[in-house]
Amino acid sequence: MPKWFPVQRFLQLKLTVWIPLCLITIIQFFAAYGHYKYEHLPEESLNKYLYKHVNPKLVMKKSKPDCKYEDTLHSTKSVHTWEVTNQKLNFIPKGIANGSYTPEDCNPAFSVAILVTYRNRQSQLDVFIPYMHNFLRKQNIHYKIYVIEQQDDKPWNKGLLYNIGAKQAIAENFPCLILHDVDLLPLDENNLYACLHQPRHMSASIDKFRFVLIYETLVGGVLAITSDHYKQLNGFSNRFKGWGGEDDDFAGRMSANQFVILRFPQHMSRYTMLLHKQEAKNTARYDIMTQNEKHGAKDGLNSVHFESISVKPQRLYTLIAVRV
Ligand code: NGS
Repeated sequence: MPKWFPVQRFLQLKLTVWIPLCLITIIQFFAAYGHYKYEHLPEESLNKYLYKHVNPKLVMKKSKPDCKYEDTLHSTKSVHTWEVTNQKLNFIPKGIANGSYTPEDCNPAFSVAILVTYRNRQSQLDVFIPYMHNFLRKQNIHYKIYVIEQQDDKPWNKGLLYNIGAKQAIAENFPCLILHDVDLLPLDENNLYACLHQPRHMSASIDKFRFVLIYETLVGGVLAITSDHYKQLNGFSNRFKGWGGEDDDFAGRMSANQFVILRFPQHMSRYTMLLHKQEAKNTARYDIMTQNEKHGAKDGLNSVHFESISVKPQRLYTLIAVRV
């Protein structure tokens, strides 16, 4: 043993030091295990799963070449959690109108509606919107950001807000929907914002969860699904009032329809979560899930009710203001 290694002192460490050290090692082991464990598509064949559809209303120019996606899919650029600071300062909203952007030099293969459900988180929205435009404009996709805001003090109804946003995006002919939490920011440039032929859970690896997928059927956070599939599932249940469960219920609808949840590899699926306090949990969420399982997807897109709604196009996003 080299002289500089303090064996004696190491062995004399007290239990109060040993126990936390062992616990940290065990936690690290399980974290790393989960980290590599989730099932994902092979990186080399992602291309064949891509759902290449554009909004039929989008004007394609014969003079322009088709957009290419290899550079995005093979990009090795990522930002670190700590680099995601106030990007608003160096954001120039060039080429964006009503929250929508179309690549200038080529014809895109994807049109994507990004649906962000929202209430009372102005500071997060102020970071999210410029960050996402900066991120998405590099990807050569046609996209539009919708913010669906619940403008009342009634319990939060995320499922209903997604249904309202989906109806609007579908009415505007978007073939692909990306359901997006306002507190999640993608870190990897190779995380192409596109639908696949099956629903795609995009936020598989979040810093808050030490970049581990917390359970296999999780579809909350960021989810890409084709408009046709969303309609087929009758969207989300409108019955979840308060935090939690609506996404697990949606996963149940997917599995009842034999859909498969697909994911990109971990190094293409990392997100940072902006801090916020935990919302009030819906204590009835497990009961509603059990009832919905029994009765099937009866409520959803076909039973959207609200008190009032207005659609207000703004430069950086289209605001859908709802009172439920
Ligand atoms: C589960 C919730 C989901 C939620 C997920 C992650 O426990 O709705 O945690 O939440 N399911 C139920 O409560 C039944 S997160 O910590 O990311 O906000 O999406």
